[in-house]
Amino acid sequence: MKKVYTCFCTDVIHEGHINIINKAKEYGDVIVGVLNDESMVQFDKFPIASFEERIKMVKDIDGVSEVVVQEEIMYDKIIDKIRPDYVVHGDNWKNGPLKSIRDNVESLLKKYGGSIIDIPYTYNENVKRIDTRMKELKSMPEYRRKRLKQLTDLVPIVKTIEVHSGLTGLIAEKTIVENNGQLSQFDAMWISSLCDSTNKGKPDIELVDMTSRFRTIDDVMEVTTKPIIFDGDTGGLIEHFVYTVRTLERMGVSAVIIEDKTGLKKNSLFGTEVEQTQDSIEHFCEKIKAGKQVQLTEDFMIIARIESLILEQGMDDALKRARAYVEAGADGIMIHSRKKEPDEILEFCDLFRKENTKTPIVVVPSSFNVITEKELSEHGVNIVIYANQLTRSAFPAMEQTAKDILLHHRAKEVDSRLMPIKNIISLIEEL
Ligand code: SPV
Ligand code: MG
Repeated sequence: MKKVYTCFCTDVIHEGHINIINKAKEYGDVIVGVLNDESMVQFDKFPIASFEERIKMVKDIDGVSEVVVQEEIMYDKIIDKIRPDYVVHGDNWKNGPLKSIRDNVESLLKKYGGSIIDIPYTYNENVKRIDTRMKELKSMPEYRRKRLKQLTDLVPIVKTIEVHSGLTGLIAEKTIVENNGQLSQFDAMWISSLCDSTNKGKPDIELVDMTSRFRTIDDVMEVTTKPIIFDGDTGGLIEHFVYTVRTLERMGVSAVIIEDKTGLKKNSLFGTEVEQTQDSIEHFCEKIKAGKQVQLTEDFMIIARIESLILEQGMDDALKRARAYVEAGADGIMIHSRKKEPDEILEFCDLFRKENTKTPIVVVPSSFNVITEKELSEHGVNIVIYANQLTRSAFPAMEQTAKDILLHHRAKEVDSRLMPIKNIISLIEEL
């Protein structure tokens, strides 16, 4: 019998999958690979069903001879192991980012004379409904909330991008690129106080109230499934912070980051150019403890942000605070800097990791933007936040368009750099 291989990366089996198996059967023995969690995540398919459940699901399909684990998106290892005569896949991999996978399989099979069979992708009303339901499930609080913790175990570094609206949420949700045979996408979203405020034309001084900040979260949540990290500023009064934690947790937010400042908070990127007061270790620990005490699930994270380097209080102070905040119950430490070079951040990470191997470290490389994700991960960083780049890229583009329309007294001159009308009206999918 010839060997036919296909790989499934799905939480649910529908008629499209059955169709693939039935077609595959016509060519020989059907071996199905189940993609592991680490690869599912890279594949824009965060799993809801556990790996064991997915294996069982596939084993139960009539016509499947063998089930194996596929450990990487690219097929090099699995093809080397199985040497199938045919690889069967829905023809949706002929275009878009999935094409890089098809190219990979094609070149591997060519080496020994195997071939690809593209099966017309089943996309009828029934399949569409199942896809939509699965997506909606992932946006529910109980799934979304725990996703950040799950991700920190699954990926080398959680790539997080700033969002402040439904539209920017969609960019975070859907942007996927292929680079050197690897697919890459953002893992999580950051609701920045700076960008949330800026987009309302307000300064970043805790002026935009929580009700309004929650409204932004809601706009983002309506159209996305990825986990959310909320910039909670100082967290405010302890008596207020406990309510914020409850609300965020109920909404399905995964983490709040609070910074150890007090009084009128100014944006950290001002550093010591403006007056800013760091909170006492004791008081900030009280705030962390109070937040941890009211939270109802194991999923939600309270991450303590240390401003010692921003306020030039030295490395020892930063480390002392990190120890105290972890002791108080913080689920993660964010360390911030506004230096151009990442040296002090890396020094902190190395020293902290020597004494604490577990607590997740978060960094925001806005100033020290030369550092790569790989380097950060090598120094023990678990979450990287690109905290303001979407807002900073949109503003100059919009301002230039406004200027050019004023200059030319018409819009023709700007049109070539705008998104075509046809694209903008179809950008948002209707239910
Ligand atoms: C934000 O994005 O609002 C932040 C990060 O708090 S920073 O602006 O660098 O302080
Ligand atoms: Mg902020």
